[in-house]
Amino acid sequence: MKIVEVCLTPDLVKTYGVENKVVVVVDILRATSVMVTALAHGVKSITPVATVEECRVLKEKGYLAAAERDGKTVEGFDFGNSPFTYMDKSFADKKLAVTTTNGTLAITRSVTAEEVVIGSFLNISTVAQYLKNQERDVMILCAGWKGMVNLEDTLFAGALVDLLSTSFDTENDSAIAALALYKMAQEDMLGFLKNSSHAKRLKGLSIIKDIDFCLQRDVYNILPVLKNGELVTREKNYALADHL
Ligand code: 3SL
Repeated sequence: MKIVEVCLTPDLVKTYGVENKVVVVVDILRATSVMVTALAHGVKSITPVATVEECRVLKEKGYLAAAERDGKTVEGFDFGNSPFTYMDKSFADKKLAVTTTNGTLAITRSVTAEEVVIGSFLNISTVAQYLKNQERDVMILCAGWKGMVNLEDTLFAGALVDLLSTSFDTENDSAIAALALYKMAQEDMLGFLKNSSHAKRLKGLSIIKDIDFCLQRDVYNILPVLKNGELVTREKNYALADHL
């Protein structure tokens, strides 16, 4: 049987190893939720880069460029990291370059994986269906916060492990822990996350509606994957969950 494991921070990626695995990168608040939203609203591709400097270079080459650090838009950039920004029609068919505090770093640390998939609650059933229909072991990589574990990404990991439980074995203690945490919190995730570090940080910046939005399940049925350094929407040659 295929294995699903959970890596709770990008600092442990080397310990786990990504070779031959499908890695699902998740940064619920907010990077991967934003990426899913942007691609669902017609953005052509997203180039994730780890540093502000790399993002600036792409901006100079004509990309639309978004840079976030500590929840705020970096000076000199027009766009930050809110999902609502990318619902605007003006982004359709555009190439976007993005750097964020943790999410894009997690993606760049996964590039040697067999495949990199972008997960969020917004597309969780589509991600689960795809993973069930393919043959590789899966690692869910939580972006966390500056090397530390966070609750919202761990909840997503638990929710995905739950959806995969009939097709995957779970030998990894972090997967078991994430599942237990999700089972505890699933009825009221917003309440559970009330005192989490990043929810407090975003509330301090008056970014509250983003939190509500990013915790919604199955708003979109797209599967973003990394191809030649760009995130694009994967063709729908896999069966979608019945309810989608
Ligand atoms: O850490 C990240 O990559 C961001 O998602 C953080 S924030 O939600 O934009 O503050």
